[in-house]
Amino acid sequence: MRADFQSWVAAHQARFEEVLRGLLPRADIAPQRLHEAMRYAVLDGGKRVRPLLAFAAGELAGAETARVDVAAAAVELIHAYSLVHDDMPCMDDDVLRRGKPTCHVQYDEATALLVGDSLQTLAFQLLAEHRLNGHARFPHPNPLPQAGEGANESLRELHANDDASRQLEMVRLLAVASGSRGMAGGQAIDLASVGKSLTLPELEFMHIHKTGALIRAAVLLGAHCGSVSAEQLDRLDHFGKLIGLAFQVVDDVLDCEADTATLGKTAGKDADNDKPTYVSLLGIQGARDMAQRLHCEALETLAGFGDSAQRLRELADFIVLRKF
Ligand code: GRG
Repeated sequence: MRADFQSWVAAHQARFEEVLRGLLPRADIAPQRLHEAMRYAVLDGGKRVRPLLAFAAGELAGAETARVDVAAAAVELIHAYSLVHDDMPCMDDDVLRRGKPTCHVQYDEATALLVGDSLQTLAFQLLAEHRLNGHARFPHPNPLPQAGEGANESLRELHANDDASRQLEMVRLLAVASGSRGMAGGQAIDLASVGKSLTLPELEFMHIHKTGALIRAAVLLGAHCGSVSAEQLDRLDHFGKLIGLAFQVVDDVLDCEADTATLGKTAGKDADNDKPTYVSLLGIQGARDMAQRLHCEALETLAGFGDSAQRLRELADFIVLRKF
């Protein structure tokens, strides 16, 4: 990692941690245990790859950081929810995540289920209530306004806002990426494919949805916070799709090669669970070669952007060369 990129990553990660701290419900507000568990699942962990992609796409599109913060937080909350639910006994049944006990181990299964539900809905709440055209508006400290309170004011703001249709598009985009035609759908295919052998196109279809959809959405949401042409948006979409798939191919390699301490999650789970992966289909070297090909193609899609896409290029390098 180049020093300049390293400090860009570190600065955004540190600032974004504070943004998340401010956006999540405080642990001393009822229901305290649920709010504490939500904060446990989101804060102090994770590489924040999706938010970083949103920040890089936002920079390319000339967006204000405060605008991208909200979009990046929405994506990260969806990601955190997916990890909490994925780790539960009814899915992957894991005990370690981000170097600490998984949410259902630290709390209990019912709490973990509600943490996932609440993080997911909070993501959409944030996208809906923060104005794009102006400064980010932090949520009401009591998230359940009394009848009539707050609602008219935020509706008026929305209607007065030139960017309202874009804001709605961002809500739609994240919903599609998270739902049955995106991440949740990919997870359903993943669960159904345990013990089966998939063809390469079937595996690709699963991962483009399970992992790729949210990564792609992160890039697009960042770009939507600024201004890009339809043609540029298409190219960014293609970049997001390729780098999302590359992320998963690398994840499959790391699951075989890295150790539990480095990953902060149980290594070797895919083979233990008899799951089809790029490594089981192509072998380690074949999977590495595929990640390299996707990386090159992803960089090609950025060719016309010049220096404005430098952070996206560096993130693509990081995603493919990462060791955790
Ligand atoms: C439960 C609806 C639902 C979906 C779960 C994404 C997912 C779908 C499950 C996660 C399982 C998993 C380990 C997938 C491999 C790729 C992946 C998403 C890894 C974790 O993402 P990182 O490496 O994690 O970005 P950090 O902790 O750095 O944020």
